[in-house]
Amino acid sequence: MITFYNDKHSLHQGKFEMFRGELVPCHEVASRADRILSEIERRRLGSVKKPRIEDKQLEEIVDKVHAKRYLEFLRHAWEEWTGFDPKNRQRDVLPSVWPVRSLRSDQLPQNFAARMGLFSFDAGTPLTVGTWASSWGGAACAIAAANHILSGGHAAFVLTRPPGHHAGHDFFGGYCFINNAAVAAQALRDGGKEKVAILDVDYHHGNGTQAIFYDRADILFVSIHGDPATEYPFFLGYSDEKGEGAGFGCSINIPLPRGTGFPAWSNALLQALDAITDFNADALVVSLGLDTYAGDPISGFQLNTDDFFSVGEMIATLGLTTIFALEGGYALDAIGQNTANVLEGFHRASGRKNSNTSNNEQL
Ligand code: Q9C
Ligand code: ZN
Repeated sequence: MITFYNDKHSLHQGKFEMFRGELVPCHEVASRADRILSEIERRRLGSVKKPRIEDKQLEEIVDKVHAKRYLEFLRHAWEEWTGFDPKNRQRDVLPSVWPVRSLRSDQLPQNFAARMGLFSFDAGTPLTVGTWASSWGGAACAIAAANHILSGGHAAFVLTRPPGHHAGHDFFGGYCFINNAAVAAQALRDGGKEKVAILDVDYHHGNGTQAIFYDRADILFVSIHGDPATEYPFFLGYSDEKGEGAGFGCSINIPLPRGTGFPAWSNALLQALDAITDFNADALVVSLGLDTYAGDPISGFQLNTDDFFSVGEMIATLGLTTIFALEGGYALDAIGQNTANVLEGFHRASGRKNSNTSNNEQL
């Protein structure tokens, strides 16, 4: 399996997030990606590439996923923030006011704090000096992965952070700014794959991805996640959300209670895989969150490290060309192993020889 590694990821490192009433150190840290990279290298799971995608191709696809005024804001937010006061260079930005029901989101405010709120949905997602560069680098990896698939590759791993699946058409949140999985899916569509399925196995519902494709019949979104009645992101991910208009039937939500272990979780995965088979997808994008792990500090499922082999094996039974995009997973000591286990399980069950020189990018 080829890995597209975002070497800009560490430029984004938030200091604090609002969590249970206080500012606590961010859970979404740079060492997550470092740990995964070193485990992939240690186990020789394939070549690692740092993609260079032309801004033009990048923009063309990202513009289909995100709103122009949102991207403009993100691109220049740090400049604006530090322009107010040089001391702001030492301070991350967090939003604190939002246009909820009865307030207007059509008017673009002049005020910076107001725009922070307009374009976000939580106070757990600090914007930093490197947010734009790292997020843009992640989108490049997503497109490089799609290009790899479109030129005949079987699978690719998008090793990037910040994650993406909570980011919607015009908002950030849940540690996410640009929706990497959505960008990969759109790139596959633009490259000629007629039907693309997205399987989201992160502990948290992929509200951004679901919303971006909610009215589309060409992209199936299937998610297994903690019940939003008790789990973040709370306001989306119920089983009665099935898509709208042409997209009706193309969103499938399988919420499970906090505390769910692998037996029940894997039953849900079988159900999700059946839905993907019925959809007749031409390619698959997996939003790969590892926060279903029992040891995750902010999540509530009970998967063990060995279970992640089975996750990869089960996904491989679809026989689809597949892009894995990294989402959450915050147990630093286990994230490398858990991620590598999914990729190795997938690789083995795809019936291809494990090559330790990994020259064969068809893998
Ligand atoms: N103040 C992902 O796993 N935690 N995101 C609540 C809000 C947010 C998780 C903090 C969890 C987001 C990609
Ligand atoms: Zn998550």
